[in-house]
Amino acid sequence: MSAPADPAGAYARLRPDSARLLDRIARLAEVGAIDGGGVCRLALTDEDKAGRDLVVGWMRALGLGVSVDAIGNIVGLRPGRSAGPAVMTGSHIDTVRTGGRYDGNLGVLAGLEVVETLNEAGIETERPLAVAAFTNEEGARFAPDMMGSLVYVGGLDLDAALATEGIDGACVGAELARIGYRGTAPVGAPEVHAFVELHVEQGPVLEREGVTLGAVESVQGISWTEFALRGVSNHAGTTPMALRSDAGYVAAETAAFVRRLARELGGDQVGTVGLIELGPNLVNVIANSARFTVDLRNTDEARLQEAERRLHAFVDDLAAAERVEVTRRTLARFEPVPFDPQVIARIEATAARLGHTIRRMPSGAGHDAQMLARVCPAAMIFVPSVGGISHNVREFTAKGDIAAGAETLLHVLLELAG
Ligand code: HGY
Ligand code: MN
Ligand code: MN
Repeated sequence: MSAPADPAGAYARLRPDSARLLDRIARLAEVGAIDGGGVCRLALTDEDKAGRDLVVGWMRALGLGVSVDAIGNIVGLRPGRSAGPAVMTGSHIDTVRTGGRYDGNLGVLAGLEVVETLNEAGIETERPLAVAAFTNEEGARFAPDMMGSLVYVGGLDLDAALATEGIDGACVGAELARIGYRGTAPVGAPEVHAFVELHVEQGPVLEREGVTLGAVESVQGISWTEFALRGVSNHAGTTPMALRSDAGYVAAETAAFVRRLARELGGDQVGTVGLIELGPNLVNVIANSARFTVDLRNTDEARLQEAERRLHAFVDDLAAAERVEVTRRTLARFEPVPFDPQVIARIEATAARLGHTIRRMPSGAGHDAQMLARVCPAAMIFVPSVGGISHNVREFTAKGDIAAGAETLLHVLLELAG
């Protein structure tokens, strides 16, 4: 992918309007706003619809051709001099229940800012430029995460995705129709020449090292399992300990085991039990049911498989000893994904040329870019998260860092689009 001719360096001085970008971030954050400056826009809820409507309105106002596909992915397309595969950027605007205003939103809105900057400069690119807002990246309501982009690249059957039931019993297909985003555009259109996503780091590395940008080299492996336990409810006072089949005890012991497992495996291994529901959930009744999730991640696939093997062995042994039945379901399973060396190098070189410090790093979180990497060269640009905080209303990124990230994104896309 060759760099474009740049007469008199006109492009070199091109900068996004970061105030305008921050204003869009603030306005989108008003949709589903929760106390503390955060956002709750779980996928396919009314809040997600309102956010989608706002972004589609901005896309149309920027002259983008807007398409919505059968899983609700929104793509704004800016024609280039030639037809053919588009250079794409974007991310997601759905959030977790206690979300921050930057996770995903920054990537979509920075893409719109790139378009507006090019429009104002009257620059026409050789290749088409696309900005995507993928459906249900978080996976918090409907598993797996990155659902929309996974369907987009053919990694998940559309009908299976549409049939997915959420943690609240809702169905993806019905919810898409209800909010008016069960689109008709063919899934996987437009074809993508290259994909670059701007995203907050959601971790402490860049801030700790005082580096402005991250050139993301890979995404670590993700393993989500839901366990459902069936024990025997009984009286908390009269039932001897040796006679109990306590589902709550097995769930709680497993949560503690996951922490020990991560510590014993060390390295990049992380483990989280983020959801536990007990039944009947009463102070004086031994729980006869438990539903909980285990999120295991590692940059190394073999070690992630080792972690999974030890987790399942632990649950099986403990449940057998407690005479508790176990059923389990894989909610998400993605191997580690390496990004494209050429795109990574281009991100690094562009940041350096623009005078921003940058370092290579893996991503601890999953992202839509890891799915686009299945069909085209892809990589990501990180900006620092203050305190390494994310999936928390206190998520924050300084405006200077947002400006640096958006400027780097602009020039990388401009180079890729020719
Ligand atoms: O879970 C993740 O890594 C992402 O936030 N969906
Ligand atoms: Mn995200
Ligand atoms: Mn997230």
